[in-house]
Parts: sequence; structure tokens; C-alpha cells
Amino acid sequence: MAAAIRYGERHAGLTGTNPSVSTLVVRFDEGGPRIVGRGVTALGGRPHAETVALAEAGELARGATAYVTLEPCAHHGRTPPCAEALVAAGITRVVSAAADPDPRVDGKGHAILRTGGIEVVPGVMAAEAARSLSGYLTRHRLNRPEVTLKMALSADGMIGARGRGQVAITGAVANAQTHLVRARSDAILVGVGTVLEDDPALTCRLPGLTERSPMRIVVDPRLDTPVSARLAEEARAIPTHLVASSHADEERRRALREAGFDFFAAEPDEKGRVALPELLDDLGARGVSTILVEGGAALARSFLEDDLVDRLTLVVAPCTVGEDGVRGPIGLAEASERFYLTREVRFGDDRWYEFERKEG
Ligand code: AOF
Ligand code: ZN
Repeated sequence: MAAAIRYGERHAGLTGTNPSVSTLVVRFDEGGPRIVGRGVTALGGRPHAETVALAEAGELARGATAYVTLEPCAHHGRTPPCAEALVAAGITRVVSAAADPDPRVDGKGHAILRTGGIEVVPGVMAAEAARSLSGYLTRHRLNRPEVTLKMALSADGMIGARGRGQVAITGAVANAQTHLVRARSDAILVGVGTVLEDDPALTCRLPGLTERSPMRIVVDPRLDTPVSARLAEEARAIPTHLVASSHADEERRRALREAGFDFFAAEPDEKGRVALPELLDDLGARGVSTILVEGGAALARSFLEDDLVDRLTLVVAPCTVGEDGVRGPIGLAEASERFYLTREVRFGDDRWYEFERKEG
């Protein structure tokens, strides 16, 4: 199952509204276990993992065990339900990890398997699988995407400096890791202040993974994004949305649309800021399961204040920015109080900390 969960990571961020799940078909003949079919949910979400793995296994599926990271589906899509396909292929045992909250499945997949005479072993490494499918599961549970806030902090607690453009805080190894996180997210979100200060590209620029740049979203109620922003360069290839108020200038909207930008409607909250819960609701309804919030300080602070941060990544660099720096909205000490530390690792000279929301 651990291998299946790792394999399922392969299409994270690339399966549309579907989770990236995986199936391994394993035979236990003399000579030890042998994988005879592997499948991961295909790009865009179909075909499902089971279909792919069963096709590879062919006749070898008869009498074999299938390891599935998510309960097999029970509904008719473009193909019959995966649970029925497993029965028809002659699989005799299904070991499954996470339960599927989709109301079309939700226990019905396992029921089809049992009725078809398959031995079902559910819940194996369920927590690990749920972590790898957490975006999908969060969207079903909360009707909004899972939010990861990621920030690079200098040793003196700064995330940048006003008026100095992009300030290099973290090193090359940590930056490559950030691009990997971008690649597996459905969308990257920043505030317009970051666009004006840093003029970021917000793409995945790792060799071989450049096709995996996710949708980019800028919270920009007044449409202050310049038509000449670097974001415009690839806005026709990578969907790029500005979250704008209905009162924003129509002329600017037209110019930005011509430059390749799209728009989401912003609703104001009682403080006049863009209402983040409503924005997340909209994104969830569009099938966005994971968003990576990359800054700046004001937007990050709003997400933290609204208690909308599910995962927090802090990357702490040894450099100092100085007194003209922009202070990060949260440091390691406060993060450790509000969140669980789940991973701590060193990348080059930087320390990378991952936290998860404390439940309850
Ligand atoms: C599986 N295997 O590989 C995946 C599953 O839009 P559809 O018809 O593709 O269905 C989407 C639902 O299918 C999704 O909500 C989830 O319940 C399930 N995903 N199921 O058996 C897979 N990706
Ligand atoms: Zn299926």
C-alpha cells in the first residue's frame, strides 16, 4: 500500500476534480509477490486507476489482489464502476486505504466488491492515503479547497523588503522544492501587493515539469495588476485569474482581458477586504481541491486570521533582511502553538518546516 500511495502522487494536481489515486494488481504465486498491473488516475481524471491497472494485468488479474488507495467507485461515468470492473476481472481480494466521501461511492464500492465475492480489507494505511488525497477529501468535507500557506522567512523573521523588489531569502535547493509543491497544487494564490512588489511568474520551472504549472490567482479587488506584469507573459498558456470587485474600472478590465487575464468576482467582507471564505467556496465549486498561498504578508495574515490555513510551510533561511523588511505574519514559535509540526528537513542552508492544522 505504501508503494501504491507513492505511485498515486504521480498525477497530483493533474486530475481535475478527481483525486489522483492508484491501483497495484499483485499476484502471490510461488516465488513471492509480483506486481502485474499498475494504474494511476489519468490526466484530467479519466480513466480511473483501476481501469488502467486491470488493462495492464489482463488475464493475470484473475486470482490476484488489488491494492487501491481509495475505495473503488460505484457509479457509472464514461466507463462502468471500477468496483464492477474488479469483480469482472476476477480479482479475489481488494486491499483499500481511504474511504471515498463522494455520495455516489461512500461504501457502495466496497459493497459491490463483497457482493461479487471479493474479500475486502479496508482501511489499510488509511491515514497515509488520506494525507496524500487531502485536497480532494477537504473539498468534499468543507466544500472548499485545502489551503497551504507557504512562506520564506529570513533569520530576522522577514519575508521581503518594501521597495526592493524580489529579495532572495531561500537558496536554490529550497526554491526547487517550492516549485515541486507548485507542480502538485491545483492553483497558486497571491495578493496584488506581491505582484506589484516582486513581479513573480508563479510557474513551475523545474526541468521536465514545466507543463505542470497550475492556475494562478491574484487577489486584486481594484485591478492594480499592470498589463506589463510577468504574469501576462504566459497568461494565455496558464489560466491566470484576477479576483476583482464588480466596481473595478471597466477600461482596466478590458485591457487586462486583452492581455490574457481572466476574472473571478470578489465579494467584500465587513472590513472591505476580499471575503476569503466566499472566494474559497467559489474555487471549491469550480473543482479546485488544493491552493498554495504564496504571499504577501497581508493576504497571509488574512488567511491566518480567518482560520483558513490547513497546512503551513515555513522555510527559514540564515540570511537577515534588516529593519526595512516586511515582517512575516507568523513565525516558528507561534506556528508551533497553532499547528502540528509534521516535517522538518534541511534543504541546502535552509530549514523547511511543514505544519498541519490542529483539529478540534
Ligand atoms: C476510482 N478510481 O482512479 C478515481 C476515483 O467524474 P468521474 O466519473 O470520473 O468520477 C469522479 C469520482 O470518482 C470522484 O469523486 C471519486 O469518487 C472517484 N475517483 N475512483 O475508482 C480512481 N480517481
Ligand atoms: Zn472508478
